[in-house]
Amino acid sequence: MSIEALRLHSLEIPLVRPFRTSFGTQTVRDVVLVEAIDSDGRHGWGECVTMAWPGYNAEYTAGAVAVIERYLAPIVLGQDWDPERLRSKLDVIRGNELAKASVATAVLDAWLQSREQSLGDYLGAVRDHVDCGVSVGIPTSETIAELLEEVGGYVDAGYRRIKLKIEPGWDLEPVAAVRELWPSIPLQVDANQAYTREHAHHLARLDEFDLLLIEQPLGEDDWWGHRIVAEACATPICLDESILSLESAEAAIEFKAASNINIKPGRVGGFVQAKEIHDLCLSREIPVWCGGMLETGVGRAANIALAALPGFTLPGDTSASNRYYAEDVTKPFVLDNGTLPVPTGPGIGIAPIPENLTAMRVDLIELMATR
Ligand code: SMG
Ligand code: MG
Repeated sequence: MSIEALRLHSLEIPLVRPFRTSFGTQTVRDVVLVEAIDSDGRHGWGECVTMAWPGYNAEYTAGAVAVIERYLAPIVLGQDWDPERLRSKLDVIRGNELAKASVATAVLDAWLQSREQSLGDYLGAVRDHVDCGVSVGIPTSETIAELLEEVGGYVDAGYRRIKLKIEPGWDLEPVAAVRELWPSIPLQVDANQAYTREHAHHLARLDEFDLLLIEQPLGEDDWWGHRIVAEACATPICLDESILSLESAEAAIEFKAASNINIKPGRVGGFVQAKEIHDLCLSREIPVWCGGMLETGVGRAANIALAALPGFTLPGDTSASNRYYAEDVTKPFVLDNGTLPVPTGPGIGIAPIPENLTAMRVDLIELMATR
């Protein structure tokens, strides 16, 4: 089965509420879904998890589309691939992991369908449901009351852990308020790089709230700073943005810059790489969890398969579709006692609903193999 066409579907999907982090506020998800069509007529899907602007990852959506069109599609089209060979081939392009992951996943989905194997089975899933956490933005009103109202909704929905976004000026007080109302809920925070090394002792004041972890307090390349923060805090430090490869995961562990890791398949170039990082962490007894990028059902389905691997011992940002979307492009993932089911169908086990895809689509680019 060779890949005959790649279609890039650009969608705009409104969020149910604004999502504010230390680096910006989103109200709409601009997302590109990659569809790979093989010579037997199978359709594989992958989600490009870039944001519309390069304020979080260096990659951004329009740039990723250009990279796919100019560099990745010419590599992929007209050829037959297995996941490992495709991964090494795409590695000739530097960086651009989010773009590469989207194409690699679409091809992987079609390849798995041809073998009638699910992604979970291929990766080595050991669970049929995964525990779900939810990421809670900084309220646009910047009031504790709004935060508690939002967290209360998620606790009532059954989420198994809460993650609060923090930044300087929005940290001790909101965390204290949530901890006071829910003394035993698993709770963690994510700073998205908003602090500096000088904040190490300030961050240590979070120790009293019995958090699971503090995620990415400092800049993504500040390994030494993360080590300083890790030594100052009793709460485990987790890295997200810093982990771009197997090698950076190993550096984080050996350097004691982090004691657990958020794995996002997009950030590391795809599921083959994500599994390698998982395997390394499992062998070093470093707990991992699956991050989120406000995925539609396409990216969510694949993330849930990954989160079913044995080393994913902490609940991930694998929330239900309605956390972000009133209507998803796929059949929605609905929370079941704080968990989501691992898809069992061939490949990623899900595909966009054609009418939803058309209704949400703002652009379509079709790239064909040339003979
Ligand atoms: O999918 O629930 C989700 C998003 C979870 O907080 C989340 N992701 O740094 O972990 C993170 C952020 C990155 C995306 S914010 C634009
Ligand atoms: Mg994060």
